[in-house]
Amino acid sequence: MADCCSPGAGTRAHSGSGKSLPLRAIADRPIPGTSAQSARPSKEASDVVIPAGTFAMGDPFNEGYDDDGESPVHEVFVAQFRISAATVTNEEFAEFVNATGHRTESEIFGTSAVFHLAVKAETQDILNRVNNVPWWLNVRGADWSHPAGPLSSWSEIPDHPVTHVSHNDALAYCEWAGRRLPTEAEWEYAARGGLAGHRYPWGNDLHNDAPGQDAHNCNIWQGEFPSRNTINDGYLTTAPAKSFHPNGYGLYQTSGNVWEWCSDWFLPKYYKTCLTQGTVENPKGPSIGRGRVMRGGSYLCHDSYCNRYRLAARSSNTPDSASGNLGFRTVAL
Ligand SMILES: [Ca+2]
Ligand SMILES: [Ca+2]
Repeated sequence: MADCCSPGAGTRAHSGSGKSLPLRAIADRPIPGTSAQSARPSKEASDVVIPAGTFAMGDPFNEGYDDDGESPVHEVFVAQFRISAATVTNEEFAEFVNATGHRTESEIFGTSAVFHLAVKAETQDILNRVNNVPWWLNVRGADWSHPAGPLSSWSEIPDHPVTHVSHNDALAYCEWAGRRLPTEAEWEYAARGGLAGHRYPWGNDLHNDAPGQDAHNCNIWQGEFPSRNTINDGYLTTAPAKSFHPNGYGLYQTSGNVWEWCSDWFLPKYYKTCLTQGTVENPKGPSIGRGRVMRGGSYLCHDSYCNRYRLAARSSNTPDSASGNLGFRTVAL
């Protein structure tokens, strides 16, 4: 599916004719790089501990998109877990690729979606604009190691979030690292940082008005989307994974910067139909859905267009999809 900030299902899998490759063919393929050739050094030092607790999950302000299913608010208990303070960086992903030889799905398909103002590619490598979301360009040779296209390199931004990684790629990384993706409930609980019922990880107001404080709390869009970004927050596309103030639990960028894959399947009616009886314990999502959950919004979010940088906001994409504004963080087993 295409929403405001993501280029839609299988975008990178589009052929030149604009038709998607059959998703089953993709889903049935073994995930490369999962045969544990080399164990990853422990990254526990960058984890934060999230204490067990109960929280109100969902949108208490009724300001989400109906189709996303952010309501009703429901009580969820989450057992203690450890989650990475920041999303996986390009440098960390390079370590995984070097150890395993993993080829991402963007590399296998040969293209990925890059935001139009960020492209670094020869004209002949810019294949087409994505249907309904024309600010996304399918760029030949765009992948995690060439995040803006063939004329860019991950090594220019090693501490930025890895992008152009599909859900399948994220799972391959997790298997190698001895980690897993967060559930959607774990993600929201950790992202809230211990603040109950707030809109953002830092409170309810988007900007800091206090004199002497940086006005910006996160990396989203300022200006007129999608043509003019004033870059008041400092970033047109990704910011380093550890930038802006962390939340109360020590997590960085749970609002904005890059969308983050969760382990759950996405069904908009899940809260309404499945989580209605008392406190739900450690929900893991529906057994099937139209895509995998993505959370937190990205550098493309803007009030005028997409307010999904709120803590309760939900979106999804098919497991083979990838783009320049989608990454992931991991949880200890
Ligand atoms: Ca920005
Ligand atoms: Ca994020």
